[in-house]
Amino acid sequence: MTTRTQVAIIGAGPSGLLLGQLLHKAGISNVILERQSGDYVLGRIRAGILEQVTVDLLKEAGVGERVGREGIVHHSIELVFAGARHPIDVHGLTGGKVVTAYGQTELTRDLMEARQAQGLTTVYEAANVSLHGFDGDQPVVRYQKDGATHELQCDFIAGCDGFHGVSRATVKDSISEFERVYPFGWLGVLADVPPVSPHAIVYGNSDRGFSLCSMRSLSRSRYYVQCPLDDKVEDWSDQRFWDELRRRVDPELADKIVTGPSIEKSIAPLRSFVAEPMRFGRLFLAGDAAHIVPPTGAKGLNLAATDVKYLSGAFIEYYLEHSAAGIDTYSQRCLRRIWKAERFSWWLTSLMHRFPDTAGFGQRIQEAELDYLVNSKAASTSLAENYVGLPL
Ligand code: RFL
Ligand code: PHB
Repeated sequence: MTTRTQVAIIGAGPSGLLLGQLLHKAGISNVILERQSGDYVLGRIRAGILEQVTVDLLKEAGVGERVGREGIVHHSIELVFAGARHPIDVHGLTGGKVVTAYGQTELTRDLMEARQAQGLTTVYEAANVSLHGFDGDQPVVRYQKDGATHELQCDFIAGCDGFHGVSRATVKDSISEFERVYPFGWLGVLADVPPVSPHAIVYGNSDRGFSLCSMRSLSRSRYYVQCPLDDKVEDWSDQRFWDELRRRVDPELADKIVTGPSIEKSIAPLRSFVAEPMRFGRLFLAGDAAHIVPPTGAKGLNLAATDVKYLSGAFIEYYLEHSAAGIDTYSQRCLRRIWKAERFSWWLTSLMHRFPDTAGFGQRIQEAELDYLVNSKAASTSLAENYVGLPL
């Protein structure tokens, strides 16, 4: 069967769903093709911290009501090292900026529900998606659904299909890739227990490795510990996880951690990655399809949102103002912001984790930098302004 739309969007993660919503609001038709089922997409536990630019974009897309009500605003973060906790007053240091704790799952659910309520087409379980003709004026996306082959004709293709998607793979010969893979992973646990630090995310550096105390709500916590890459989730009983987390924070916080059965436990590798450029004729990459950051700076989802802000703006300019200026500068504008977030995420990862060579000199350098960071207003301000998100 052949159908037509203005923008074909590959992937129903946060990037694809947010783009679809913003385009729809501007009267631009779009269809989303997603490889997985909706439930599968909602089952992935990922990001938790939103910059103000992301919250504002959700509002602009008409889905900002629940994040406004249920999102938990954080004015500060805390750094734990050498057994003591140090607050960084992000709000004060940035002239009033904050971040919001709100799970990626909830954000995705809000976007999916809005899309469904508006009767917009999302094809879940679309198999063998392939992209054609984006070098010319008439791109086509082919896919299979329920055993039948379908063809979607469009003006533009938005590749919002994540790191393992088909979009970047389709143009791999025209791409320059920049990558750093880290020699450890994050073991994450989700549990229905009150967060140990409800008003600040706690980032911990210890000689046993990195730890992170985060949250999804006042009754649901998200915690992480750095672990070897070849560890298996089965190696980590809940008890082992809680014991390890407690050893990596200061004694006062350790005492306050409320434990309970995990409702999700997974190990994620850490990677920095950028693909350049992000535009190929009428194909555009956005979000994790084009770049990955290690989660230490909480930047991945927020970068995806800013790509989508630029891309939706570019399409709106094209259709409503008949200007290709936004399209022509898309890649360059995104990459400028992306590289700054890559730098910040790499830096914070390097500062907070134990690397194979951290012992000795490396450890003293980390300790000195952390001491400088919490005692110098200039250094704390630099951390704070990157954490809340640099200006667009
Ligand atoms: P996604 O979410 O990967 O969605 C891509 C979608 O495309 C689909 N897809 C295909 N569809 C059709 N055909 C194909 N051939 C396809 N191939 C793939 C996939 O099924 C999927 O549904 O990418 P998107 O939308 O760009 O969103 C990016 C974010 O998900 C990601 O950046 C964040 O989760 C990163 N991240 C964090 N970001 C933050 O801003 N703050 C955080 O606190 C934060 N914490 C995290 C994170 C990521 C983590 N992991 C596991 C990677 C914590 C972790 C542990
Ligand atoms: C999370 O809540 O999952 C989270 C918070 C902060 C990060 C990364 C992940 O830097």
